[in-house]
Amino acid sequence: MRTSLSPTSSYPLLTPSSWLMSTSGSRIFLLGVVIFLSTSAISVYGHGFLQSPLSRARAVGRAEWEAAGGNGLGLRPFRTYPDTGFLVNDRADVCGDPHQDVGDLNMRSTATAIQATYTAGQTITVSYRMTVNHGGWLSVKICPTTRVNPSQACFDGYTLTNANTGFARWWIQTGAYGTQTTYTTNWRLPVGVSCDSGCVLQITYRTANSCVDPCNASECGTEYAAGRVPVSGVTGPGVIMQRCGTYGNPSTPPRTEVFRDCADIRIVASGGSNSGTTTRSSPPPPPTQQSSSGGGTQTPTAFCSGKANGFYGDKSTNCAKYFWCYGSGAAYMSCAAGTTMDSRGTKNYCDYPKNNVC
Ligand SMILES: [Cu+2]
Repeated sequence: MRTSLSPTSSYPLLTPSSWLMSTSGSRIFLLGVVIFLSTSAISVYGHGFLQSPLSRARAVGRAEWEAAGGNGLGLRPFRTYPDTGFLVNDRADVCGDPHQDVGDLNMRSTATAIQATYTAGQTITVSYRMTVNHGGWLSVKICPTTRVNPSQACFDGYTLTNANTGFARWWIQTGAYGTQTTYTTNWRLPVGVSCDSGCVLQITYRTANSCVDPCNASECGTEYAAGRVPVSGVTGPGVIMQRCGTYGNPSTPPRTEVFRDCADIRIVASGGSNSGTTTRSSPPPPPTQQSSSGGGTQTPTAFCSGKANGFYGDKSTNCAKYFWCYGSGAAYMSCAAGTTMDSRGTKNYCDYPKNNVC
């Protein structure tokens, strides 16, 4: 019931622009659409995407609302997008599917440029831009053996542990439905696992939109443990939700939405024998740096001095590279090929040059 009446899913009869409207408040209109369509015809656009390292879909130029699709409600019919009138059985693909569709761009087989380089055993920072916040949790895995059609089994063999909580699932405790939030999370890479020629990082966003996964308060906090969602606006105050059935078994209700996204990364072998320990006392790492060199004309620290936190396109590179100024430091980053960062510090994602001021 929750799923069928949720105003948070979007529908193939809506254009992208009207979808954007729906997320900013025109729920009455959307509710009408919900009633008009049967629940089995739901198709869902992406609810979030990897911002750092940049997702495959974004790296190849897909729009935010297209990135990181992959509804995991299970094996039941979904309407195709673009809407052909056909229903397909669909579920979250390994790397998401920007169009929730069997015939569209398959991000599992679409490798892009390397978006970040890490060291084995390092604690890495993963930023996920939540465009539709239903609460729930994030998990991060890597497939170190291939960048072409990585299998879920490969990812499942390398589940990262959150560096701050020590758990494999990172529960969303803040934010609000209807508000976009970038969640910056820290994860430990496995010791002794490297991929000099590149590998794939996968993030899974499992929502608490229709049900709450069972969890212990030490992992997920007292609200989720009690079946409530602490993210504002997902449910009414104090509402206790159903517990989710077993994910992966479509015959076990209730189910909830699952979105996946992938990014191409590289992990180099650790040089020192003492690095890559898995103790929880490891300090948070610096943000992902795609280049160990400094900025084009000045160091990131010098550039960020006195500036507000944010991302600033480096004009000396026509904004193909950018400075990331954050609370405790600064970094120099690269956008994916063909995209740039606005130079004014007003955006937090790489975009087409025509949409930016540089
Ligand atoms: Cu949704």
